[in-house]
Amino acid sequence: MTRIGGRHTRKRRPSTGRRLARAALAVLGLVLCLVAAEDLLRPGATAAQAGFAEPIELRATEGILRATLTAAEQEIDLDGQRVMARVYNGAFVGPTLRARPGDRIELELVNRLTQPTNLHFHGLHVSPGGESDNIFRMVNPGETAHYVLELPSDHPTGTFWYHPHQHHLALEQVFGGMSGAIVIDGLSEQLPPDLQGIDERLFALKDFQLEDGAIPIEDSPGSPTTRTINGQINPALTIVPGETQLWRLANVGAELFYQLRLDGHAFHVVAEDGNPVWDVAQADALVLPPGKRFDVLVQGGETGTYAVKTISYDQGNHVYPEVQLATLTVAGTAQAPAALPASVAPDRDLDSAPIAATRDIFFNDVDDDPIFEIDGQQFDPNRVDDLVKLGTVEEWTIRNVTAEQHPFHIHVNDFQVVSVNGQPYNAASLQDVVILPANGEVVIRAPFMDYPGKFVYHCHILFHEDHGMMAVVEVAG
Ligand SMILES: [Cu+2]
Repeated sequence: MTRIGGRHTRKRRPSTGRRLARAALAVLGLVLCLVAAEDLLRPGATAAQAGFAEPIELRATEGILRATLTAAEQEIDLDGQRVMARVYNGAFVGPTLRARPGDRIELELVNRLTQPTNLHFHGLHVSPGGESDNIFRMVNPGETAHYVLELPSDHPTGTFWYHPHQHHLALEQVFGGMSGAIVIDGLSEQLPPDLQGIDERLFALKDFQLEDGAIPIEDSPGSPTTRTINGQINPALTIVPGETQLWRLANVGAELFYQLRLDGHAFHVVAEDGNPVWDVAQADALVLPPGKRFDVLVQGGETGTYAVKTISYDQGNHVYPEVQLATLTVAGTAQAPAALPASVAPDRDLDSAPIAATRDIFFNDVDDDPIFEIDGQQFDPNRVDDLVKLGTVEEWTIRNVTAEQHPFHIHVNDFQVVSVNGQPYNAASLQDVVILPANGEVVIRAPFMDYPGKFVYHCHILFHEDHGMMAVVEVAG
């Protein structure tokens, strides 16, 4: 095990006995989850169209989730085709990890790729150091790395995701298929009693392109691509008129933006980026740049068939076309619709927080070269770009001096958007991804109350991240 960056702590290798015990547990876990998966696959609505299916779920028991993620380049089944992909555990969308606030997640990452990899736990509020959400670690080919995440007991509930964060290889690996969802359970318990225990659906959004039967190293965002939900093309799902379902929408792809709509229905946003909201908003369409998540309530409308689709979206460099992603059939005996909540969590906004420091940051590119920068510099893991005092709230003005949108993402600590292009923004929760408008600016407030250490912020278009649009924050006491 080696690490890049300023820390050179050696990873302790577990004893052979412990490794064998872990392997046995992993095999047992896999068998159990394969059995459980039979129950989790939802049958199809029509013979012609595949029924909506979700990735295998791995759930914590007695406060601990132990799982193995094996990264490999291998042939997989992708909506009925055999394709070469780079994936976790042989699936185009990796297993969904489910745990509760206060739980511990212990993962073995087995690297069977021919290149280094590592893991990032996008949106989780956990330590960025050691064996936790430490993207400065590098797991070499043939190595197995142990990851331990201690979720705080007050961790927000909602939808998160995991993916590699190996610099220069993030695009290749995520685009190859290496990503999956994390659900921190408890959100539905924060809903009114009538809505507790409602059916949930995970929509892990990811696209693929093929060259000679293989997913290429790099995508081409302007080229035709196949968008999937949970690796399925236009699956069918059902809802009863008046029934309320919790849909977990997550863009776990490498580069593309989605603008989601459900014809004839509205989305009622109950969590954004895994943060339950203090104001539930109704939206006809939701924009999900790479990395973005919304947990929404959907109520079945009139009997009929409706398209779940991404509608055309102009990112500044690419105009993404409209594509149907799934088909919702509303059928069955109508239910009286439950009253929807106005709020899901207490207001924790940072409007009146004392601001310890302000920063001005700009995202820039360099003419036609594939060079992307922050503050005129490409990423350097050995440089600290922003030194932050532990226990403080800072206000950052982030300017985008390019002609295309960049989704800003920061690890470990979520932020509140204060304004966009000078217009006050009425935040309903904290968030961990925000679109920087082309030639525009966003002001955020970020609390750095715990977890000293180093982590990064970056553009979540992975080509831009891999080509330098990333910077290092160090939080110190
Ligand atoms: Cu970017």
